[in-house]
Amino acid sequence: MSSAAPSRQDPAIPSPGEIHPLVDRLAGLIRQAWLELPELAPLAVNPELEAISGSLDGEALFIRNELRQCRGLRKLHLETARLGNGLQILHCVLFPDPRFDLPIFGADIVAGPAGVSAAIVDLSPVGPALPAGISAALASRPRVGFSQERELPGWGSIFSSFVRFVRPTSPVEETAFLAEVSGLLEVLTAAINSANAEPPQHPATVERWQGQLHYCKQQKQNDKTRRVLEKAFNPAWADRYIEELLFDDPPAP
Ligand code: BLA
Repeated sequence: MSSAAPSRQDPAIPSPGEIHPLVDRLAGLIRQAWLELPELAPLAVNPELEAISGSLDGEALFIRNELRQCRGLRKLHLETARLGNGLQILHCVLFPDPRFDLPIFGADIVAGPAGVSAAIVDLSPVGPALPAGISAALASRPRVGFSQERELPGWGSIFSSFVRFVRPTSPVEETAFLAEVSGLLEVLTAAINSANAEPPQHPATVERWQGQLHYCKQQKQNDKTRRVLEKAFNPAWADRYIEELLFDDPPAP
């Protein structure tokens, strides 16, 4: 007897409890890249927010947060989550130590039962422009085409001109997106290895700190993130999670 319902054998449709292959592969790639970073060290995370599990309409919910720091970066954050309606999220932001002239790395994947709807990656400036060396390195990479490029929302003015915001439509495009992320992480890692700290009171340091404040303020305007967290948990919890963990204001240098 045949059935129209998806089966566990269909490789394109993850069954409940499984992680979408793109989310899984990207998380692995990011964790691997972290191991190459100088002076990688733990960063404390509120135990209440580190691993969260629950259920919504009988469906398993979970959030896993991994935090580190290293020379040049004050906060490395990787979140992997399943948040109801089969929604799977990978969220990663690498916030620089503002004493270093480095951009913010950000990546986000949103996958639902119908596939990945959003995949975004960028090295975002914390001042008027990206550091010249970063721009040159990014400009020298070939620009890969995706069949469905997405339009950025208004708050997305924080992203660089090199941002990729796409809906990958095939395993080939998913692999191409992973290659983009990998390329950006390589550019960032090289920049970290050659960067030197400026004094905390240096005007350039203060400007970069303000740039991070602005980045967080803009990201907090993404109502889609807030809505999903409010639905899975509740509005007060969502607010605290966003303000304390996802986009907490960077401490003054
Ligand atoms: C979009 N983010 C979304 C969407 C959802 C989330 C449900 C809508 C999906 C779609 O438009 O197809 C949800 N993202 C989350 C949740 C978390 C998350 C719940 O990270 C965390 C718990 N968002 C980021 C970062 C970037 C980002 C770091 O957190 C980029 C570096 C981008 N997400 C981003 C953008 C959109 C999005 C640009 C599209 C928003 C829009 O089209 O309005």
